[in-house]
Amino acid sequence: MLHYASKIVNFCCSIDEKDMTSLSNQLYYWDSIFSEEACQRYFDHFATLPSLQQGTIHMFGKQIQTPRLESFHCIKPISYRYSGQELKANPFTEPLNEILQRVIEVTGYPYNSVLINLYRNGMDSNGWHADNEKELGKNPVIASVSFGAERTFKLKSNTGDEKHSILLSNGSILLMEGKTQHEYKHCIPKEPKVLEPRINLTFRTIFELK
Ligand SMILES: O=C(O)CCC(=O)C(=O)O
Repeated sequence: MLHYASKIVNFCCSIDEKDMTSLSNQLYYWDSIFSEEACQRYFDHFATLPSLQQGTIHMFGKQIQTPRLESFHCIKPISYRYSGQELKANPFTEPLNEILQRVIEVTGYPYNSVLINLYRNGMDSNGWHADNEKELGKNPVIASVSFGAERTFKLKSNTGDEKHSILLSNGSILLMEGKTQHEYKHCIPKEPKVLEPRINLTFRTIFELK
């Protein structure tokens, strides 16, 4: 019950529009889940991970370098495929295990993998997409942890009727569940005024397809 109570109390405190309509049972935001000291320690660990690399994705018939660095980690030695690229699994580091436990406590869901994104500054970004690959199951649950510079997270409904914008702060968790990945797309737009880096960890459960 604690899981639901904490979700309601902290529900979407920085979403800038009152009308959350169909998002209201599918999107949750918690501020300051990690202390300033922990955020700095985790930021330093992830920003220097040797496995971070700039991937190449397939878009609009072209090979494009991702405008950020990425590293994929899974408790099983499996790969994650999206936008035509295949990311091989790295093992979980000790800080990843600590954060995973906290994310499970806060969100009430289990996860077996995490995609780490390093946005070197506001010119790095993540284009409009949904995390709806078959390996993520029917209604993917995605828990997104932020360390470092505050960045804007945008969501728009596939029907074009709704647009939302959330500021993701240092030490926060954003949870997307239900049909969010079927009904909405999300992105991290470029913000040239942001000069500092940001680390994002998106925890997911990857199912092995038969
Ligand atoms: O950086 C973020 O907050 C979003 C990351 C994301 O959308 C993804 O990894 O699929």
